[in-house]
Amino acid sequence: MQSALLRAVRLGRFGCAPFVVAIVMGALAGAALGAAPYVISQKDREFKPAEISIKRGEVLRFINDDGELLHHAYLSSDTFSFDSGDQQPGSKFDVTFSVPGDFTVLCGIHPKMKLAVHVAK
Ligand SMILES: [Cu+2]
Repeated sequence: MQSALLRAVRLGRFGCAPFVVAIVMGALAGAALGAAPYVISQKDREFKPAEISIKRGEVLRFINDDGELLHHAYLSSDTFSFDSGDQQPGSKFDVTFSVPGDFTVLCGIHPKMKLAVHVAK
């Protein structure tokens, strides 16, 4: 009886624990995926990628990975605007695009830098 009970407990543990772990890991992965921003590089004075399609509520993360250069991402439109301010080398700036539409992000320091952002509903 005891060994049968022990076996049942063991089976229960071995059968159950990975299942619980899988649920927890799945929840964590889901949360991480939902919050994961799209990374925009500014290396060599270019937004990379130069064009991106996202959904409303998703986040772009602007990283200044361009050596010693300053950047200054901004967007000014009738429906949606943001301004990162001067972005120090190595810094990042997150923007949640809460409004659908087609937008152009510019750099206040490098006029040739352009990023087209398409935000679906
Ligand atoms: Cu710039």
